Formats: sequence, C-alpha cells, structure tokens
Amino acid sequence: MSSAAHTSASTRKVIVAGAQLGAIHVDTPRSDGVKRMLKLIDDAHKQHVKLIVFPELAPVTFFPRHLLEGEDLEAYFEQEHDGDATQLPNLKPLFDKAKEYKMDMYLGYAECTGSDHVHYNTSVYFSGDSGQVISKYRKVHLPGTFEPYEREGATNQLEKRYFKPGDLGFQAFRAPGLVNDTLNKKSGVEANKLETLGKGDPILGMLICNDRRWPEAWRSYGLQGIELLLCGYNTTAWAPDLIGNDEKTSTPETAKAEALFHNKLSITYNSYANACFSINVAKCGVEDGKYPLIGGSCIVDCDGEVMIEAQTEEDELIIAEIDLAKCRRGKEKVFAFEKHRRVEHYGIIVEQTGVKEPDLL
Ligand code: CDT
Repeated sequence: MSSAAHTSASTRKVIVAGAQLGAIHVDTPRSDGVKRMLKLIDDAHKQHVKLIVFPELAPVTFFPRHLLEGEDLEAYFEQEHDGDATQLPNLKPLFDKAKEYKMDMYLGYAECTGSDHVHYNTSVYFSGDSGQVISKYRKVHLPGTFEPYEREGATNQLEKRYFKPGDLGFQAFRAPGLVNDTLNKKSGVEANKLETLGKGDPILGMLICNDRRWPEAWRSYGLQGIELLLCGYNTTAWAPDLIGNDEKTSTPETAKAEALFHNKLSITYNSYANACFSINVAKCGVEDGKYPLIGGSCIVDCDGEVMIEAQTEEDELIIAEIDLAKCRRGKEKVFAFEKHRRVEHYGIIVEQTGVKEPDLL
C-alpha cells in the first residue's frame, strides 16, 4: 500500500480530554483539589475518554508566586521516596481511579526526589493499559526570577528559585493500547521503515507551561515523530513585572487578551509545524481573590486548528475525538523533515544561548 493510500484509508482514532481546573487557593486543602480532579475523571469516563490531561502543578495553588521557605515550601512538594509516583500519598487516589477506568493520564505536580531532595516541576504519563507510569518529564524552561521583585505589590514567579531545570530532556514515548490495531515488535516489523511509519503505538511527548513557547522543545519531539503533545499550564493574566507592559497591554483586560493570544499562537503554530495534535490545559481563574490566571484550554489538530476550547475559567472538560492518522499528511509533505530541513545552517541554535547582534555599522 502506498503511503498516500495509507493516509486516506487508515484511522487511529482516540477520544481525549483536557481537564481544566479553576482556581485553587492557598488555603484549599490538597485533598479538595484531588476530589475535583476525581470528579473530572469520572465525567470523562462517562464520555468514553481514553486519555485525560491535567494542568501544571495540578492539585495546588500556583505557589511560585509566593516567597516561601522551609516547611511552608516543602508542603507543596510530593516527597517521592521510591520513585513510583503512583504511590505518592496525595496523588494515589488519582492513579487508582485512572487504573480502574484503564484511562491514560498526564498529571503535573511538584516533585521532590527521594534520594537527594531535588525539586522539579514535573509531569508523569500514566498508562491505563499497563497500569504504570511509563514516562516522566521535568520542566526545562523555568520562567521568572530567583529573587523576588522589589516593587511592592508585584506578582512574583519564583520558579528559578524553587525548581531545578529538568534533566530528562524531551523524550518521546509510545502509549500502549491508546489506539487499536498497531504494529509492534511482535508483528515482526522494524521501526523507521517507510511502511511502518505512523502505524505503531501512538508517539507522545510532554511539556509544561513555559516550554510551549519554545519551538526548540516542540521540534525535539517532532524529530521523534510525535503525534500528540500534552501540556499543562498556569499562565498569569496580569503580571507586568514578569511580562513587561506597553501601551497595548497596560490594563488587566488588554494584558489578559494578549496572554490568551500568545498561548494560542504558540500551541497552534507548533502543532502545525510538527504535524501533531496537542492537548493544552490550564489551571485558571482568580486565585486568592487577586491572582488571575488565563483559561483558554484547547485541543489543537495537526494542521494547527483549534478543535475545542474551554468556555469558562472553572473546572471544565474539553473532549475531542482525534485521528492520529491525520498527522501523516504534514509529516510526509510540508514538514517531511528528512527532505527539507537544512541542519548545516541550524548550528547557531544549539551553540549560542543569548542574542549576539551583528557589528554596528
Ligand atoms: N507557569 C509558567 O511557566 N508560566 C509562564 C508565565 C508567563 S511567562 C510569559 C508561562 O509561560 O505561561
């Protein structure tokens, strides 16, 4: 069968959900957040969802806006003693429920490693098929500052203080059982042969919040044939010290409109340019009466079009049936990397971090 025939004939359909969370306040017990998440899993199950995606640092308030130390800070972290996230006491009910429903799940949380007490902003991928966590991602791009802002009333974003940059890179992985009739090693075929491309178990990758603004992160996954990218976020709607402001974004309303626009711009363009679907999920609403976070959770198709977008800033499921076979067109034509990329000109991207302007005239 030619690959064009494959594109039109085959389907790799799966029903997926973004589980947006509304505000979680400083004094909201972790167990309340988890209870709300369990309800979303139940509702998703009733609608035949096979994969559910939660936001970044899902069950807690967005604590990097607060200057914390000692026990007050540690309280937000899941202390991972043996490396098996499914046994973390605060999160176990979520994994148990996903296991009961055989549902796959992306879950973001603050990780404290058991061995050396390192803090990461982490997400894990739980496979309902295998009943295990099959992939872990640690946020690479940490926004904000190490020191709090000096301006009184400024909203901090102290991720550089509280987390180490992720050390796992961008590792794509296959999710078993997410779609039917896939090729695997037992089929006696090899990966990376023309006739098997896009026919194995779905290829997924994870990002966390600020990572979604960096095309380098998406392209690292694109080069591994990713078909579905998952990303949870907490994006402040009004934080002039962090984002800067000018006449266009000088009010809370216009700044929020721009934050929503930049969210959508990042996820739609990069889904298109890597020919993958993406599920992008907010924690949103106004936390503690004064810290607004944008909503705008979206499922985006592999042509960069929004399939469904959240309508509220509360707990809300967005659900779509996606057909991963549709990724083949972009991967085989406009973004056939092996035919069109010119890596001999891309060295600057990895050799240089900051900007170096050309010499002055
Ligand atoms: N959580 C997180 O990474 N938030 C950042 C804040 C805005 S920086 C422009 C984000 O990228 O959404």
